[in-house]
Amino acid sequence: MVQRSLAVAFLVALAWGAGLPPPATAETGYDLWLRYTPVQDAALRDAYRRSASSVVMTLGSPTGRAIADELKRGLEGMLGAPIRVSARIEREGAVLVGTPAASRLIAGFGWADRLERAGNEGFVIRSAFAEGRRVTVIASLGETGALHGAFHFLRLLQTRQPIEPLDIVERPRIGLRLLNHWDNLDGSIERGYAGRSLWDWARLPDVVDPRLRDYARANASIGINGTVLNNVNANPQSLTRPYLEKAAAIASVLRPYGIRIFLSANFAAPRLIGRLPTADPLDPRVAAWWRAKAVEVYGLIPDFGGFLVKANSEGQPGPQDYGRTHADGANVLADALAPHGGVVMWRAFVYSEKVDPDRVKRAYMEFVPLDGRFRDNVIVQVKNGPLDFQPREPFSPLFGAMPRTPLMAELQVTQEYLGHSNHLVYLGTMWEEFFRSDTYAAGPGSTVARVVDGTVHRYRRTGIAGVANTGSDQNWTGHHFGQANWYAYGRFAWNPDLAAAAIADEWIQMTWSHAPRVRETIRSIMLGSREALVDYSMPLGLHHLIGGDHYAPMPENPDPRREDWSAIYYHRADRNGIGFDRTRRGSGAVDQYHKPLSDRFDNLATCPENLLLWFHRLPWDHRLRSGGTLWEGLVRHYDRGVASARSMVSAWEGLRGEIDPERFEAVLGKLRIQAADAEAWRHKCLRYFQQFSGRPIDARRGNQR
Ligand code: GCV
Repeated sequence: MVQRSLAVAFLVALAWGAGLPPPATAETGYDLWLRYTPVQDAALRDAYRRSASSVVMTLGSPTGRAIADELKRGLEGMLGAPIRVSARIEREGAVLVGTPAASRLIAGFGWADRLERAGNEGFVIRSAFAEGRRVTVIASLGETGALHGAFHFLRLLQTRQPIEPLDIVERPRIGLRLLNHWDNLDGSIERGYAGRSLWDWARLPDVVDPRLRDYARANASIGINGTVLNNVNANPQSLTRPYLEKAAAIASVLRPYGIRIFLSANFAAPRLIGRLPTADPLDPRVAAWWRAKAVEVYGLIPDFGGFLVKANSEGQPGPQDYGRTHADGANVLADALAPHGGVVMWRAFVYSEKVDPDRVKRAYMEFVPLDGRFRDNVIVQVKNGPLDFQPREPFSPLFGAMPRTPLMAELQVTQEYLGHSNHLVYLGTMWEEFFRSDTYAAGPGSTVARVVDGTVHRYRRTGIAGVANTGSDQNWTGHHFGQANWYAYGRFAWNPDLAAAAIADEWIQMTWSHAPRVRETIRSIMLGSREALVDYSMPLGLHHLIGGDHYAPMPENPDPRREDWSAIYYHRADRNGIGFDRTRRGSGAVDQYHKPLSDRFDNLATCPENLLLWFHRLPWDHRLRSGGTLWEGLVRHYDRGVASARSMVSAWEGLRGEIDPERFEAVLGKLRIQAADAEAWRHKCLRYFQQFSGRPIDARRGNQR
C-alpha cells in the first residue's frame, strides 16, 4: 500500500516535471532546498537506485535516527521507490552509514588517514565492498560528521551528479559556524523581515514547535553547528532560570543535528538580575556571579556553546562603564565558561565618538591595542566591513590586524540595508568578494578567508556568524530568494573559498529546477542582483544613504541624535563635490590596512572605482577611469541599476509556466516592488545630489528627472 501510493505520488511528480498540470499541493517554499524532487532521467534514476538501494544505519543514537530519516525521505522522494533502513547489509548497493567506533565494518576499511583528515564534523564518502557487496559508505569519526556526509550525499543526487564511484573527503574549514538570531523575548525580531521569532518563548518549554526540527535539518544540511537564540541587544531575562529552561528545550531538538545553542548575554546581568550593586568585571562578586551562572546553565544544557556579547555599543552596558577594557569584560565571562568548555564571542561593533571623528576607524583603534590580552576561549566577532553591513564596503581592517586574538567574521544574512525581504539580492557574490579580499597581513595571498579559517595567524579557534534572515513566514525568509542567502552562508561557512556561482547553481537545482533554461535564467538574475542593488542604491562607494527604517532612500537624512547615524555625515555632498576623504590627507583610515593595499586605496589612480567615494572626496567633474565625469558616472550607475532591476522582472516573466505558479507569482510581485524601489532610489538620490552638482541628469533627452 505504502509502496503503491509512493509510486503514484512519484508519477504525478514526474508528470508535473514534464510540463503537465501541477500537483494539487501548493509549493509554499517551506521545504527550502530539501525538496527532493523526482529524478526524471530514467537512466540516471536507475543508476542511483543501483548505488543507493537501501540504508544501513550503524548508529543507534538520535543522530543516527535523524540520518536514517533524512536518507529515507530524500532517496524515496528522488528515486520513487521505498527505501529500507536496516542495521545490516542486505542488498547490493546499500548506503552504509556510521563511525568506526560504532561499526566494525567501517573500522575495518582501514581509512584512518582519511577519517582523521575529515575530523569529527567532516566525512568520508567512498564506494567500497563490504561483506561481498557493493556499498556506498558515509563515515566519520563523529556522528555529526556522518550527518553532514549524508546531506552531502543527498546533495549529489539533488544536483544530479554521478555517485559511482565516489571518493570524497570533506572537512569544514571554520570551527564555529553559527547563526545569530536577533530575536527578542516578545517574539519580535530586530531587523527581521520574515515574520515573528521561531522561538515561542511563551509556550516553551512545555510546547516545542515541531518546526524547529525542520530548522535543524536545514541548518545541518549546510553544516551550521550553532545558533545564538537571542538578540545581541540582550534582555537580561534570557539568563534567568525560566528562560534557561526554555532554551534547554530548544537545545534538545537541535542536539541530534549537531547544533549547539549559545546565548547573547547582557553585560549588566549581575546587576540587573543578580541584585549586585555593580557589573564591574574586576569585582570578585561579579566574577563569582558569572561562575555560578555558568554552572547553572551547564546544569541545564550540558553542551551549551557560550555567550555572545555586545558591550559599550549603541547604549548597551559594558566594561567601559567601570573604566575597564573590552578584554577585562570578555575575560570575566571567559573564566566562568572555561571549566565547561564554553567560549565568549565578544563583538567589535563599537564606534564611540570619543575615539575618532571617522566612525569607520573606531573599532580598529579600540581593539588592536588589546591584541593578545584576551583569554584563550574568547573570539572577537567582527562585521565584514568597518561600518555596518552596507551594500558595498571594503573588508574591515581588523582582519589581519590581530594576530594574537582569534577573530570571527560576522555576516548579515538578513537584508537590513539591502531591500529587506522585498528585494532579490543574492549575497553570495558579496561574500565571495569579502573572502577573496587580500589583507596582505602576512604577504600577498593573506585573504580574509585565510584569516578567518585561522591559516594566516594560526588561530587556535575559528568561527563565523551570520545574522539570520529566518522567521515564522511559511517560506522561512519572506522572499523565496532569501533562502539562497541562508544556504550560501552555510556553504561559505563550511568552505569560504567556494565560488558564489557554484553555490547558486546548487541551490537553484535543489530549490527550483534542473531545466537548463530555468537554471541559466535564475543564475544570471542571482549573480547580477547584488551589483544591481549597489547601482540603484549606493554606487561608487557611497554608503548609508538611508533613514531610520534602513529601507528607503534618504540621502538628506540629518539624524539629530548622532551625526554618524545621518546620511550627510557619510556622503558630504556640496557644490564642490562628494565623498568621504579617508586618504592620508583626510581621516587616514586607509592606513589601517596593510601595505600595499593602503597605498592602493590612498591613490586615486589605483583605488578601485567601486570604492571611490568611500575613500576619496572628489569634485563633480572628476574624470573616472571608466569614462566621463564623476557626475555622469553616478547617473550611469543609477540608470544601470534601474535597468537591471527591470530586466530581472522580464527575465522572471519568461519563466512563467516553467516553475510552480505559487512561488512564481510571489517572486514576480516582489520583483515588481524591487523595480519600483530601484526607480525611487534613482530619482531621490539623483535629484538630491543634483542640487549640489548643478549638472543635468539626462543631458541627451533634456530630461531633468
Ligand atoms: C542588533 C546596526 C543595526 C542594529 C543592530 C546593530 C548591531 O546598528 O541597525 O539593529 O543591533 O547594528 O549589530 O549591534
